[in-house]
Amino acid sequence: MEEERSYGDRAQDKSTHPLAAQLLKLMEEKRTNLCVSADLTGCEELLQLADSLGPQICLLKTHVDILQDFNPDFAKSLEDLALKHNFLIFEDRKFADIGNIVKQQYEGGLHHISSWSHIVNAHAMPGPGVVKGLSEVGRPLNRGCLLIANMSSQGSLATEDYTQAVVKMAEDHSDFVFGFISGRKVSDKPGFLHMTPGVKMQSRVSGDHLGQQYSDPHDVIFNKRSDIIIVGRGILEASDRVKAAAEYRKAGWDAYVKKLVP
Ligand code: BMP
Repeated sequence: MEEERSYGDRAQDKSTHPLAAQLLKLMEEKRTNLCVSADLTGCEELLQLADSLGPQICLLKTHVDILQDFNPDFAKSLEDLALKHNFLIFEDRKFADIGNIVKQQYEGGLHHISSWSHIVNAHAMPGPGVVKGLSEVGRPLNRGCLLIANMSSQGSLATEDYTQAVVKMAEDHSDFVFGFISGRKVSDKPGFLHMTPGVKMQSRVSGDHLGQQYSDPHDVIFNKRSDIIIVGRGILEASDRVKAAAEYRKAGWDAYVKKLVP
């Protein structure tokens, strides 16, 4: 197994996308590889969550299309909190259409995602046009994109060949794509970041009734060599969310430190 490089070291690599470098640097500084998946339906509750968990996270992931009261002021407040606590915003939009449409979905509509979200993601299924379309909007704004290499859900149709084709697409568009949503490390390029959803601490909880499948932070960061744990209900359903986030943060960071030891 090749030697693992630190987040801070990878931030310095010349091939690392500027947004990936910013993220790697803040992860090293804040000592966190925790992304909270803020899957809430009210703006106020989401902003309170961002403010209370902000010091512990490197990324806050949103699904703005489940918010019942989305408004432009919400996006501005979230950006302010990202600056205050030094985290990045990732809208989990999973774009999956032809370039001409994803461009408009990214820039316009109700949500104007490109104006406030540092990071978005896309399915590679439509072919390179999806990345080219998003890139026309995102690159001038210094945004970045992740490609979905595989999914945590049971019965996912992503085969190994599909995943390899996604890696190739990322390499071909590395001026905008800087990593993957993936259950495990799929590329050795130090500039590419791997983020893994489907993470829960209690190993007895193996999934939900709709096909979600869980692994624990140690398995994801140490065994599967991913970089960032994405945690939703493991934190959101806890009676004390701040305490739960601290536990996930520690578990994710400890697994990373253990991985660094040659
Ligand atoms: P939870 O930890 O509550 O199961 O939430 C997982 C989050 O990660 C959800 O927001 C979901 O959209 C996202 N996600 C996932 O679960 N699996 C994937 O393969 C890709 C995702 O974005």
